[in-house]
This record gives sequence, structure tokens and C-alpha cells, in this order.
Amino acid sequence: MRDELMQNGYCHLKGVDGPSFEQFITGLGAVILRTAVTVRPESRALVMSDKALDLHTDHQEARFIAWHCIRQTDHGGTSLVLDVGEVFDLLPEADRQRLAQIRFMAHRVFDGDPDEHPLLSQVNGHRRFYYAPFLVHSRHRAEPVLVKFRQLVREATPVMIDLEAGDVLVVDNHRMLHGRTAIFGSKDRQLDRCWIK
Ligand SMILES: O=C(O)CCC(=O)C(=O)O
Repeated sequence: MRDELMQNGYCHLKGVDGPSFEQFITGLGAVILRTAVTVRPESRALVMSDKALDLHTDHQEARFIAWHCIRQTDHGGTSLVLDVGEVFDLLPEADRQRLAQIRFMAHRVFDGDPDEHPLLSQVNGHRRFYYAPFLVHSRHRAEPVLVKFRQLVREATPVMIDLEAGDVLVVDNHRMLHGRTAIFGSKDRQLDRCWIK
């Protein structure tokens, strides 16, 4: 499973019970935040709505995100996964250099979180992407290279996964974008999400 995750940037497991999920995530690193992702009309958080979520990364400190599906709605809520580096590499070198410097507002969750984060940083020789289109700085919003990149992301074909109860989806948050389609039907859906450092 770990090999698959390292190779493809994500893995999808079926029939995982609670204790096995705990064991699996502990093997990946330290859990820095745990959230029950459900549809809560009273919440202002987009993730808790029934809306589609455009492809994005989560908090910059989360190397992996693991979702354990507890319940799935009966229509919609399909998970989307896309290798952002493959889209980035479609651009000419000059565009890539410019794009790498575009800054998004950072997810501010923990004490000491920075105000903003670049789209691309190099950490120990590895590329680390951060792409939060709904957190783009107003000064960058109309930058032609960002507009072009957003279009390429929209046109790309993500992997689509319909999670069922007991399934686990793990993504490398520094390499893959994730999102979901809108949630219809019963909307009785719960994913236990872990950010893993
Ligand atoms: O609801 C989902 O399938 C994914 C939600 C999401 O984007 C997130 O947990 O960051």
C-alpha cells in the first residue's frame, strides 16, 4: 500500500475497519488534525457544504491526507484526485518559474502558521505544491500564468473514486490535488479525515 502511495501519489483501499485504519495512518506519520467531514448546512466551511470542491491541496504541513469512509451518500460525492506536477510540467519553463512564485493565503489552523505560501517550494530536493484556488491573493488573481494554469487544471482528467463505507483514500498532499463532486441524494455522508505530517 505504501509503495502504491509513493508511486502513484495516492492509494485506495477497500474494506478497512477502524483499528486497521488507525494502524495504517500511524504508520504514515503523526496525525496533526482529525475532522469528520459531513454535510452540515449550518456550517460556513465549504468542506461541510454539499457543494462540489474544486481541486486543491489542504494545509501545507499535511504531507498525507487520509479519509476513512464511514457512510456515503446515494448520489454524488465522488472523490477526485489529480497529479498537479503533471499539469505544471505542461507549461513552458518561463511560465513555470513565474507560477512557482504565485502565493496563496495559507490555511491558518495552528499557532505559527504563515500568512501565505508559494505554489511551489523545494524541500530536500522534492517539489512541494500548494494550490488553493479559493485562497489566491487578490494581487495574483488576474495573473495570466495563473489563469492559464487554472484552466489546465480544469481541463485535466482527474482519477474519480466513489468511496464506499469501509474504503480509505490516501493522497500525498504535496503532490496531488483532491476535490469532490457535489453531494446529492440522502447527503448522509461521513468521511473521517486525518492530516498526517
Ligand atoms: O468531501 C470530500 O470528499 C473531500 C473534502 C475535502 O476536500 C477535504 O477533506 O479537504
